[in-house]
Amino acid sequence: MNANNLPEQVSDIFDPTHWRVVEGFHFTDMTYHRQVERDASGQVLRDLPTVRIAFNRPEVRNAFRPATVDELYRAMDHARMSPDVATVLLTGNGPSPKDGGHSFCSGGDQRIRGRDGYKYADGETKETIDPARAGRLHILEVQRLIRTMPKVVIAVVNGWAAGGGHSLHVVADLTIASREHGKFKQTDATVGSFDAGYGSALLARQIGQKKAREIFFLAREYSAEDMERMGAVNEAVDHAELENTALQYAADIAKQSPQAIRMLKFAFNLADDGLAGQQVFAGEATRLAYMTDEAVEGKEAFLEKRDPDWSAFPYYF
Ligand code: S0N
Repeated sequence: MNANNLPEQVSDIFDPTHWRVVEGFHFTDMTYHRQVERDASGQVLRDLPTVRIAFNRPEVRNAFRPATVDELYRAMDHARMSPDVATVLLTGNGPSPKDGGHSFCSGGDQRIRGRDGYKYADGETKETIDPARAGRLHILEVQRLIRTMPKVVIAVVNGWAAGGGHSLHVVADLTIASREHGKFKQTDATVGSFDAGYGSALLARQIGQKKAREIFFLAREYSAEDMERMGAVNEAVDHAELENTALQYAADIAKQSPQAIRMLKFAFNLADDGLAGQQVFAGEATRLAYMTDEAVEGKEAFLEKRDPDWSAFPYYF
């Protein structure tokens, strides 16, 4: 927080007047902000329904290590459980203080990948590492959370989306990208890695098998406009306007019925997510059914130890 009650500047296109830091989190690798309305003196008048969750390791093109993924998951899950949050903007801070490079996320931090499958933080050894924290590919848990959370997640691609960072944009509901700095490259195969789940298969559903295979097999670089033409990016916009455009998308989303948005999101996911997708959609349908007189009759009959009386409820409308 600076002298004007505004949060610190975290990126070249971050406008601190739009945001406050979400309290209760002490992150090093991520930042987490809530959109606010302020008065002329900078005092917060009210919260608005959008959060900004950003990778904060621009010196390594916002690569993620296990601690980064833990923080990302916690922020995402907090947003999931916040009843007044409609939209999550997932983006990257920067540019890099070292060379000015812009990045959304460059995927798994390659410096800490051990041959044994663990990911070693500074000073950790095979003897001291906690396998439960470092042995799993838990970015996939974040992918599933993005997929199942009843909110719209927008990837705001301000720079490189590479490797596992590319997959995060694929999994997000919408993608907006910087025309100048948004760059896309699927480097998984270059470093002996492969996202054989959503990162590849969902991409193929989005842009077709041939193009998805080209992106993975050739690991070439694509611009925001290339990706817009392929249908993997909703809009390529001027860099300076990127976050404003994302906030305009979020404002339009907030005008829609929350129930309708989550039913639509889960419906869009259903076919590709198989029984897990059906479970999420059906869970929401069950929640709605609990609000009907018919379901209340079933519950009350059980509690009153009598047979339910369905006579008021038709088999056909
Ligand atoms: C992003 C690229 C194309 C940018 O190139 P540019 O602009 O020329 O910058 P560089 O000079 O290359 O980079 C600047 C500094 O940043 C460091 N750096 C960049 N990316 C990483 C990274 N991923 N890890 C560690 N360091 C990184 C550079 O080393 C450089 O540092 P200095 O200045 O000290 O030299 C280019 O940087 C690039 O190609 N990066 C690597 C992209 C990559 O291959 N990522 C990994 C791909 N694999 C995954 O992401 C795994 C995904 C994943 O996590 C997953 C998915 C499915 C199942 C499991 C998993 C799992 O492993 O958990």
